Formats: sequence, structure tokens, C-alpha cells
Amino acid sequence: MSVIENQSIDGETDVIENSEWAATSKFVFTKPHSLVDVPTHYCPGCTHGIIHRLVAEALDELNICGRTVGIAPVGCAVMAYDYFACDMIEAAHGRAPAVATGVKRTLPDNIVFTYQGDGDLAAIGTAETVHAALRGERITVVFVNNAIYGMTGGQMAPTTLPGQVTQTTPYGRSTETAGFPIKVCEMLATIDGTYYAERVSVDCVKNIRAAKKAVKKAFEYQVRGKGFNIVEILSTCPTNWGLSPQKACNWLSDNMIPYFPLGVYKDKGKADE
Ligand SMILES: Cc1ncc(C[n+]2csc(CCOP(=O)(O)OP(=O)(O)O)c2C)c(N)n1
Ligand SMILES: [Mg+2]
Repeated sequence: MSVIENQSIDGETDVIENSEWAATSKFVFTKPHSLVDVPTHYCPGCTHGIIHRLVAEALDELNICGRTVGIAPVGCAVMAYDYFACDMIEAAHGRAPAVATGVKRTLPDNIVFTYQGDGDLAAIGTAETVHAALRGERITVVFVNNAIYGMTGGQMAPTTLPGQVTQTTPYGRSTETAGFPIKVCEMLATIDGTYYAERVSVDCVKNIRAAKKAVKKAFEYQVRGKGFNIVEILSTCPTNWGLSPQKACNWLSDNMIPYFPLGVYKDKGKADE
């Protein structure tokens, strides 16, 4: 008989016995220490949970949770302060990069990150984002692009795709009247103060693994005193897209990735190496 141990953050160990999976697997699944051991409020299939885990794994692996300050947005991730085990501050809608600037400049040895949706970062907070990049603030920005305003019930976001149906574009987004989606990484890559900008996705395991690397890199650069660092993560919103979690992942792969190509848009670290 095989057993598998699943260590939780309070140190207690659950032992799962006799399962077929346990008999064949040596993989030990644990929750990152940088996540508080509580259930989240996110909808079933929402990829905010995956992204929280990627951030927490990066904090664990770099051993920086104890000196990290996260800035929570207004949006579905508004309660991120309940989930990350580091210090957290809640910012007004779109103002996370401004709050992060203040914290980083006051406490330069701390690691500071913002966690923001597309409405927060690329609509009401566009100016804060652009100017934090122009100033080359040594912060890490985790930008969750789900092409919609999730928290408020599914209105059009600046990243809503042409033709995409939302609560406020019932016939699909018309570029005639609503303009074009904003490509944040492409735009920020043109800014001299941007140190690192990469777009990744969490629609499948392969892309989640690549996303993890990018998130970790965006924190590693800050540990080395470099910034401005942004990782844009293409994400799903099954509830407001009106799709099952799996179909939402497929919709992301088929529609979002072609419009928002994945890749590294700027990496000054490559030149510094
Ligand atoms: C000053 C202000 N304006 C508008 C709102 C309403 N509001 C709350 S969340 C949100 C957008 C959230 O969308 P996004 O940032 O994409 O995050 P998501 O919920 O999709 O993760 C808006 C417009 C607000 N709370 N405060
Ligand atoms: Mg959104």
C-alpha cells in the first residue's frame, strides 16, 4: 500500500491511503506558504485562483514573502488581501501603481507588486500604469486580462475583443463606436522605463508553466533592483463569458491569443546578463 502526504501550511499532514493515484504517484501537492489556507470567493473555473498560486509559488521560491507588500485592485481580485500571506494594501480603483510607487520609494528593500485586472489597469488606471513605467518604478505588475469587467457583471473592458458580446455590447464590440482593444505589453514596451514586459496565458498546462516562469522572473528582476516589470496574463471569466470553465479556456486559446500574441515584448535583463 502506498501513501501520499499532503502538507498544509499549518504543518499538519493529511495522509491519503489506498488511492490508485497515490499508489502510482510520488507527487506531493501542497499549498504555497505565501497563500493563506482559506477558500477563495472566485467563481468555479475562474483563473484568478491559478494566478494567485503562481504569484505565491514565486514568493515562496524566492523566499521573499516576509518582505513583500502586495497592492490589491478594485475588481474580482479586490479581496486578494485575504488570500496572500504577505502584507497587502487595498488601493482605489486603478491607483495600485501609484500606491506601489509610494511603498517602494519609502521601503526600497521591500518587494512590491500590484495585482490588477484589465478594467483596473487599462481603463481607469491607464495613466498610473503608463507613468509608473515611464518613471521606471522598481515594482512588479501582475496584470490579469480577462477581456471583461468581471466584478461588476460583465461590461465591456478596454481589452474586450472586436465582436465580443458583453453586457454593454450586446451585438458584439463595434470598433466603429467603441474603438479597438488596448495592447498593454506592446504599448509599455515602447517606454524607456519598462525593464521587462511579457504576455503569457493560463489556458492550458503548457502555458501555465510558461506563465509561472514569467511571474517569477518579474519578481527576480525586482529582487535585483530592476523595474518596471509587468506580466500580462490572459485569463478567463467563465461566468460573464457565459461558458463552462473548459469552453472558456478554449475561447481564450482560439480568440484571445491570436489578438494578444504571447511572448516577451521587452527584456532589458537579457542585455544586462
Ligand atoms: C472609482 C470607481 N469606478 C468604478 C467602479 C466600479 N468597478 C468596480 S470593479 C470594476 C472593473 C473590474 O474589472 P477588472 O479590473 O477587469 O477586474 P475583473 O473583475 O475582471 O478581475 C469597476 C468598473 C469602482 N469600484 N470605483
Ligand atoms: Mg477584467
